[in-house]
Amino acid sequence: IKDWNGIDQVVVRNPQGSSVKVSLYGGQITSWRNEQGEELLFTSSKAIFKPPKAMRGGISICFPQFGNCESLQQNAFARNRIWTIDENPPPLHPNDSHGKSFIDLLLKPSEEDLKFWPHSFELRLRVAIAADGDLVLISRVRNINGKPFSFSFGYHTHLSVSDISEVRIEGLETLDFLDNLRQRERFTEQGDAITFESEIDRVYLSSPNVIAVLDHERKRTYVVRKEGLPDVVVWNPWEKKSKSMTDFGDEEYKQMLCVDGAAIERPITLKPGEEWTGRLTLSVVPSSFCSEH
Ligand code: TA6
Repeated sequence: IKDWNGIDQVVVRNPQGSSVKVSLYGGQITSWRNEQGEELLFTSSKAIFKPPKAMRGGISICFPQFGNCESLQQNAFARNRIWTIDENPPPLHPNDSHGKSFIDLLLKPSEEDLKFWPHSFELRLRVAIAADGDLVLISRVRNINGKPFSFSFGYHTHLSVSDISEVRIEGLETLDFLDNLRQRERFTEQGDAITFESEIDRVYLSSPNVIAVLDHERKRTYVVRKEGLPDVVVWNPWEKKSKSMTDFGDEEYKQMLCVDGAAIERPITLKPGEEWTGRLTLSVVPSSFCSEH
């Protein structure tokens, strides 16, 4: 199907009826629905599908840089490029238990890209919807360069929540974090679960591989499982910042929370021929499930 800018989007559905939609613009995930057809990702009503920026919502693929501390543009360029579909994806790895409902997208640098990031790579994004409705994203970066290169990476994930003040994150307590609102200074999380009452933009470091986002009002929990992605960015622009963003509604901060599996603090270095894998699995479970297990 075409999005409103004429760029192809692909819908992958499992036999049970859950689905994921991915745009060839940026390899961005623009929708994830459960069997009942309910949308689980946030997309702004003011989102714009147009280069040079990523669409405000869903899940954007941030590579070769996540954040804005270096020379590349914030969250870098993979999410602003047109990707291609791999019609002959490699066979499933024995550990890839996501089933047959998937698509592989590919990104290679253009001549233009190589001028400001002179490293040849292949980025393969597998987008899968498992039999139980889990969304599985597997990114593989391969160095096809003569020299080593380093990068950071993030799945910039906009979760749809009922009301931000009813939400808490479990799994990040006692961790160190870099505070993007205070020149990336390093602090240690003191409290219990993380709750929200003002703007937040933090990189939690060396986090566990499973964290939970509990939505008290909807009585459901997003479970975020990740591999190869030690860090987690937590972002909500809150009231004032929302008003300054042209592609975001003034009140929409209440209905979304970004929880991004990422590799930021320690960049990944690949030698020629080497490959890195970063895997993210998102599930939604009733909240009672989490307290029982
Ligand atoms: O959630 C990651 C993050 O990069 C935050 O640090 C914050 O700056 C936000 O996303 C906005 O990024 P964007 O480039 O999508 O406008």
